[in-house]
Amino acid sequence: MKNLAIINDLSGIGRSSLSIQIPVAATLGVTPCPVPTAILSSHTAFSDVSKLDFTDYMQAYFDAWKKNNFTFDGILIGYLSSKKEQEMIEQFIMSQKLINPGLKVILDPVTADHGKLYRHMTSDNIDAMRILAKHADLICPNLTEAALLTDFDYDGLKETLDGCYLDAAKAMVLSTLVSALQHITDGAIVITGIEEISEDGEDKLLNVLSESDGDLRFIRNKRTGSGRPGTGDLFSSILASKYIKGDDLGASCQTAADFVAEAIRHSEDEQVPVINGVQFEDILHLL
Ligand code: PXL
Repeated sequence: MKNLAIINDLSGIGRSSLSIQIPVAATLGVTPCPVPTAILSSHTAFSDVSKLDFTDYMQAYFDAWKKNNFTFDGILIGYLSSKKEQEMIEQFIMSQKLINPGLKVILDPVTADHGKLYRHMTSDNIDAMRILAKHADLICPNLTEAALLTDFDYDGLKETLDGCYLDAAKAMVLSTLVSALQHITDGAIVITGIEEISEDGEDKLLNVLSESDGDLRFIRNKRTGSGRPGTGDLFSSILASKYIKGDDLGASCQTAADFVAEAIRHSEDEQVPVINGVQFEDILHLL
């Protein structure tokens, strides 16, 4: 089985990060090897949150892995607590690449959504993600994160996209954003979860994939409910698990998008409060 190091936070309530990514990777036949970046009582959309920053423990964790000669096929990176974590992760990536030149690094630059930074996040977190993007084979920001990484104005970008009804017009706007992202990464790019209203009034979620050929591929699903926390974590863990197994990236994006849509629909059916994220546990067999 392939080993995937998953560098992300552990949040007790609300279904995000490691609590999603460990079971998803395991379901997809990949061994999840978690590296906690923080331990939180819940994700940060809840009103009261207790957070333990894991920065001071991370180096010993990586050192012990190194002494045991543990090796990985992939590294999936999400929520970080500090700039120092970014530096340690960079070292970890470089030492793993020396052992396994085929290592795949997948970066989900978890920092923001719907035009706003998450609680505890600052521009330093964006800078850290820009640095890690240099090492990534694949990055999967949402539209807010893509705008922050490239210094685009999110509100202007969203308004322009909302005003484009033809895919050709949308592609022109998004290719400018993708070109800007290509200044910070040589990897493939997936911009995830763009909410759109189609001409026929049917709400959709759009994911945009750019591989090395430079073409943009649009992957769409019907929107099955309102946006929920953790959907990015779900998407990135499906994508990363399939990618390190060698699956086609376009097909993997489609699988991830379909599963996210199904998990949102299921959460609506089960009347799960939006803040509790997506109820994915009892539909993992669909993967
Ligand atoms: O799902 C992204 C995420 C990850 N980790 C923590 C969060 C969030 C989003 O709110 O708060 C701790």
